[in-house]
Amino acid sequence: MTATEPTKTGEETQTDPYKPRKEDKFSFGLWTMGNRGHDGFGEATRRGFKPAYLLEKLAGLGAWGVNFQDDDLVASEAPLAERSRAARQFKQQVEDNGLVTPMGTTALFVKPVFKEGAFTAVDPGVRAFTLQKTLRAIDFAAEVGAPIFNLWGAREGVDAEGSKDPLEALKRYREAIGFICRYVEDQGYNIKFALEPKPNEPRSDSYLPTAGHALAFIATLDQPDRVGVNLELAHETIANLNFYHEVAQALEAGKLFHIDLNDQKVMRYDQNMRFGSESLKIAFFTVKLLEEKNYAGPRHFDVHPYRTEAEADVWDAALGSMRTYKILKEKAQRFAADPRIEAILGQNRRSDLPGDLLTARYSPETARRLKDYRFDPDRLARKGYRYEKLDQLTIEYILGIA
Ligand code: GCO
Ligand code: MN
Repeated sequence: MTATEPTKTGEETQTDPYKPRKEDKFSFGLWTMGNRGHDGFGEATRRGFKPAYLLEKLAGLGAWGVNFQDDDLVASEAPLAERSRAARQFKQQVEDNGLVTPMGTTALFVKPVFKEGAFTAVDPGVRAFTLQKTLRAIDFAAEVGAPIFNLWGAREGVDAEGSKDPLEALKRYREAIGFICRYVEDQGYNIKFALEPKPNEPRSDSYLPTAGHALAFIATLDQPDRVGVNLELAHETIANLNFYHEVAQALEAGKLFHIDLNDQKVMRYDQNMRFGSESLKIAFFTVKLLEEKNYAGPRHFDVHPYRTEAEADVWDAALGSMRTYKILKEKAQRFAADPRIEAILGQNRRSDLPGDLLTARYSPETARRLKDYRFDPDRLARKGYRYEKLDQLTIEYILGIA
């Protein structure tokens, strides 16, 4: 059946084309659906779930992977044997549910010890403790078999501007990443790191605030190949940036190691809303990009259900995110194959100038020919591009009538 035919018994049937499946590579963190609804002003509104229950529920909804944050599973201060036992147990539970663990991470922001920073803290003792917690979480990730280790620099930043030399802070950040890269290499772990930028919150201002900052920083590392980015829709949107463009640049640089899909209104605190619930156009083009450019990594949803939801209903946020992704994927395929769209794009690409002038590949001859050629910029400027029509078609696809 095609996606436009109605399903017989609604969205839950086997033939539902938008039903999430393992091959879609959808993943969630234990902390996402497990979020208990506390915020800066109010207490938790839900009790949360045991990891085993979360795994079972997410597998039942069609997810492929479940990620963990070290403290979700065992206290990082626990003795080695206990942590190892927890890792083996989690691995077994993941396998029993037919799932994988594509990513692991460490919470370097919850405990008071990180209040002034973690890798960039001014206190060398805090920095050493941060490294210890990270190394332990990396061991855990290796034991569980997670190939990506996410580093969200939540507390890496300042409130009091005079508190740190920003150059020194970046140097410390670089040294710490260099340290853990060497550690992973020495251990022979098959792990790569993904830096997750965010402009602010919980600090007033964070280091490595956006995708661009993180990519530039990675290029200065000792082992740049081991490090990429994890871009989050909410975070780049808080910075008032176009997430689709941010993702495109990371992808083009071969640095999109992970993606945190969710949604967010601009100029607000971090909202982690259901994917596609706010910025449909950005969501549409992001899905189109990931699919058309064959992004091979996990489609992870860093989605926190609304605080209003009862425990039994938080799954709507997970299922909704996955369904919206698949609906947009199907729309993106039809959009790309639509002759009306190809006609506009194709016409805009055409030029009747001599072919050897239309290459940006340098040769002394091309440079000379270009300099001498008598262009008619007025004629070039007379072309109409029909982008009103193109964008209206985009809207009609998203609205569901194209
Ligand atoms: C945020 C962050 C986190 C991280 C997660 C894994 O809420 O701002 O995105 O959700 O992704 O803690 O490190
Ligand atoms: Mn995130």
